Amino acid sequence: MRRLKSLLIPGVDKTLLVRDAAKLLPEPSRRRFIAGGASLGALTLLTGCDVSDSFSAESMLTQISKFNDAVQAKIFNPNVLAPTYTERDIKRPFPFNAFYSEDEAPDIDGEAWKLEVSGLVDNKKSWTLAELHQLPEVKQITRHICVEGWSAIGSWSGTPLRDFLKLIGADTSAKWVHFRCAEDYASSLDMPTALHPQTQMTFKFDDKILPRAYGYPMKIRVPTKLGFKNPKYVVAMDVTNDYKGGYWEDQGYNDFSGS
Ligand SMILES: Nc1nc2c(c(=O)[nH]1)N[C@H]1C(S)=C(S)[C@@H](COP(=O)(O)O)O[C@H]1N2
Ligand SMILES: [Mo]
Repeated sequence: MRRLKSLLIPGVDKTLLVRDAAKLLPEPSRRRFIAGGASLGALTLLTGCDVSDSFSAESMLTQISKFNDAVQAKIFNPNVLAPTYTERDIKRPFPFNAFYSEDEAPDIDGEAWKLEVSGLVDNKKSWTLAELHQLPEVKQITRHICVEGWSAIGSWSGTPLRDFLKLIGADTSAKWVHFRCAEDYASSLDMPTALHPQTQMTFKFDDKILPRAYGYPMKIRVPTKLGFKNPKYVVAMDVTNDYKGGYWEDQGYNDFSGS
């Protein structure tokens, strides 16, 4: 298993800190920070943190990052669509990624698999794959962006999550939809993102049943979010007001993580 690559800066290299902070800051604060000379002094003023050691440098970045999540969640426009592409743009083979290598990916028996539904929904029934395959299918060609520094265009087909949430009578005023996966993985989507028209319960990649590598039998494709917020091998969906985090969210990755 690969170890978590730390997002935090090593030591208190001022140049690095200022550069990282500039990257983390949301607009228009970012523009103002850069226009103001992007100094450590400006950063101190902005965050109220005095950076004298690596611990305070880290907590300053954490604070900026939390501020960033809140601002991004506020400015998220549910009507703005992620760019779509053409068949020609699809990356083949599409990269595999997980916190383990491809041969360790869950090997799920689709016949026995069920999607468990829980929380603030009228109908808590579990769904078989055959039932889910009956739902209307939409195809989308979008770009997947991973924090590890790669991106690739792929084609994903399935049912808009918002249609499914409607179907099961989900309380869409709830804050989160939390997903649990077959392995030790999970992720949370804020409700506005869960209801975004492009957020999809995905059953196919490139017009074929989702291969094992890409999350068979079901993944959640969220083109407005970074890759780690696109859970594969999903086994349970929970509509909730309690924040339940996720695999990377719990290790300090930004909760909002828009793309
Ligand atoms: N269940 C599960 N889902 C997961 C992950 C994982 O390790 N386990 N990794 C995430 C990350 S970081 C990325 S970039 C994408 C990769 O999806 P792909 O293999 O289809 O490219 O899956 C996301 N969903
Ligand atoms: Mo990722």
